[in-house]
Amino acid sequence: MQAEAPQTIYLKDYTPFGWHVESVHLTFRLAPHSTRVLSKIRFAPNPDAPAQTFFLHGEMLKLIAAKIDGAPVTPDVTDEGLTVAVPSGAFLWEAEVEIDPKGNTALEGLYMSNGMYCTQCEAEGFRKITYYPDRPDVMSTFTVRIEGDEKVKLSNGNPQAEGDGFAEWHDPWPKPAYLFALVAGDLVNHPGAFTTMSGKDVELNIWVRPGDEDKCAFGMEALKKSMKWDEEVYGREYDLDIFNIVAVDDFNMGAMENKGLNVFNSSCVLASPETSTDANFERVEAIIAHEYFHNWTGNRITCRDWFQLCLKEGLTVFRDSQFTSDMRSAPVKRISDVIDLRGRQFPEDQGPLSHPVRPESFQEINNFYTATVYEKGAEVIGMLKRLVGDEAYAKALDLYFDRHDGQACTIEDWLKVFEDATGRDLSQFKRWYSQAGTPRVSVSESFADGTYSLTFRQETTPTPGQPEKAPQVIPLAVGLLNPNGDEVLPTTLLEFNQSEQTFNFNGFAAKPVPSLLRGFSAPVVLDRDAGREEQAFLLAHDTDTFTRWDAGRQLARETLVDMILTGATPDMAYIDGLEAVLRDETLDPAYRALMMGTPSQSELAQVLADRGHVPDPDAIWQAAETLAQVKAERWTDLLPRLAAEAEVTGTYSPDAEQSARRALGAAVLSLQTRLDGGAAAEAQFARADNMTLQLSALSNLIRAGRDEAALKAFEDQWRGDRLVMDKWFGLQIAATTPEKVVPRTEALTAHPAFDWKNPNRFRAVMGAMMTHHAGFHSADGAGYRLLADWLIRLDDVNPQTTARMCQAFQTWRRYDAGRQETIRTELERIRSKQKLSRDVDEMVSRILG
Ligand code: 0A1
Ligand code: ZN
Repeated sequence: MQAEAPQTIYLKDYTPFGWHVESVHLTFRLAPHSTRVLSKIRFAPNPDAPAQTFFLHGEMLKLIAAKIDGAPVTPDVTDEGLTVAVPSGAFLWEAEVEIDPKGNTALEGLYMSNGMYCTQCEAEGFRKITYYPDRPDVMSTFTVRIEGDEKVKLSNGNPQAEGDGFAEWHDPWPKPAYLFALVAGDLVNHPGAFTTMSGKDVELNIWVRPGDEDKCAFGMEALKKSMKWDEEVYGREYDLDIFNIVAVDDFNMGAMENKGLNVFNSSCVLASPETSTDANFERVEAIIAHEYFHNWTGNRITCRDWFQLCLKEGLTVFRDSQFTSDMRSAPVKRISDVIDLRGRQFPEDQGPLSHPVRPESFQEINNFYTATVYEKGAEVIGMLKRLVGDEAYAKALDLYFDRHDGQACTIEDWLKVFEDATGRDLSQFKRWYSQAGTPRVSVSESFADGTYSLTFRQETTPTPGQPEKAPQVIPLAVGLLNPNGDEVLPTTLLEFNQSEQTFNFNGFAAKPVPSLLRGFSAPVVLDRDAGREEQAFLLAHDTDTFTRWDAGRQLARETLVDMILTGATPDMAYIDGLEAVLRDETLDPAYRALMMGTPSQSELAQVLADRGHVPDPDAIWQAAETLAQVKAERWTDLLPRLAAEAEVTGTYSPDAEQSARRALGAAVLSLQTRLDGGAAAEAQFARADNMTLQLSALSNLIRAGRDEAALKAFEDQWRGDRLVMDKWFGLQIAATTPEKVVPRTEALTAHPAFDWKNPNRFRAVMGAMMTHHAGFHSADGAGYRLLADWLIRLDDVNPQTTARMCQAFQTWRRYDAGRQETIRTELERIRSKQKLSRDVDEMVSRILG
């Protein structure tokens, strides 16, 4: 229960701050429980702003003293900030405050992690460091002095001076406070260097706790590749003498793009073959790129207000996906992104938490770092690029950087750049930013006199606060195939922008087969009930790697739905069609591994709900099991062939080629385990010399119920490595059978190493439970209760992470009355907690609707 009704903030209420900040000087006197922060801030009236009271944000601060132009003042202080009378012209504000980094468990502002000081200021953490206009449109240069005994003391910008017990930094680039960072501790560095395209030398460092030095080399290479790529592809050069990355164990998110001083969750930067999987390596490379790319898309050009978050995040995710596609396999990256979008963003967009890519109101901005803002935001940019073409996209981006460098911008600014560069009217396209929900596109076809016609209809169901939806501009990439499998229309872009629209294609002797939504050209649900024959045909013949994969996926989905609803046996047309693809050795092993996957159980639950059925998690689990078993039994001669192809010789490398083989190997092992009860997995576990093989072996041993010795051995081997132990905690839950999920989770929370205040460990355990569909949704409600118990406990310590994990309940209305009732009770129980955070209150209230 919130003490006071939380305040809602609206996009339409934006007003500029009444003053410019000309410069900021900060001095930090570090002490774990009583750090002093001295600020000297020069303010000058902003002639473009309406008259207003001078207000500075400030939370959890003890104000020691304040002065204006050297004279002591006594401001009016509340829990949220202060007001004070100020001169009509420019003035110098000085304040001294005391803060408690060690007592800061929320990990926002200045806090401590393993004895090291670090900060997290996005979105509104700077106000927990000192009094300030903590809003992204207030930009200033910062000079920072850090006083303390720590060996390493870092802040943004370039080093300016260093001496006994102090270090000074100056950042010449004006920035909003959310990009401020400070790190101090006894850290060691992995050094590197980069020469920019104009010949400037940049010092690079990855700073870690002693003992982690050997896990930095991969991250350093990724950083250099990112710097080079941004020069080559976007013409963007780095702009300081030094670029520092720091690894922190306690961090709410993945990483943070603070100017010149990126702070990373250690799980997103540290990597070594023994301790990291191929997927971890790829993620490290992508996140390093993402944070680095923010230097231009986010830092040099920032957001006017937090409603514009997608301006930096959508664009930066889009850029990091382009980077990964260039570094690795583009088709595999695209398919993985779509799996992720359908798995995380679609449920969000189709449930009670649905919001536009640019939200129009919020209570707690931390709740809007979502898959919609990030991943759908990136899809919107991909659509824009497709619509205007690659050349015009490049031209528009050059214009964006030219026109808006040093500014805090809006989505209107962004779209105007495209309009000016291309002459296009993007007013309808803008609905992608304002309209929430996933459009559903249905298709019908006709063929007469050599003309083939496709008629599309679009519909978006109402979302919270948006009962009516208008048609959107949907770029549909389509191709057509002859009945013999030849492509007769290469990929063509249709601009589908009305509720219903027909497109004609002439000159065909026979009715062609359509390949629709190639490359997943728009984030929509395509409803096409074309029958399995057509899907099997596309699985065999489509030239587009995405739609070919998706045809297999749809066949898998349809057979699973049949099995769930009618108890049917698996469709052999699917299994045999898939087998033909798997036998094609010209196809990338990673692509074939993706082909072997099936829709997640949660996705199947959504499909059933969409078709008017109440999903039964146990039946879904059972169908998935049966399908895998049938594949395994059918493919007894195929599996050893694939296993041989998946063999990697030579030294481990996390590159695309080797990881592809291991991905195929893992898919094969999971079927093989169904035939041999875990013998092959046990052998692999015994000989594994890298984490990818060790973990896939362990996962199968867990699944086969043959895990006692392996889990013990793994724990003995890795008890000293916190990131590997996160895997150990999570996998025992994620890979087990439904009935063991809750008891195991409960047992693991009693494990001495279950440090629940560490977000990585908490997520490893609770995140694994909530994503095990059949386990979490066990009919007795034990999963719901256990999660709610822990969320109630964590809220006092870390509201941000607690609020994010409430998402586990967002799909509650899909399920039967009994489950709905239990979930509602648990959500109400959370909501009635004493001193509930604003973060969790907002999430639970939205989920309950
Ligand atoms: N801007 C970072 C992500 C980030 C967002 C919020 C945080 O705390 C509330 C921390 C990090 C990124 O996109 O990588
Ligand atoms: Zn980002």
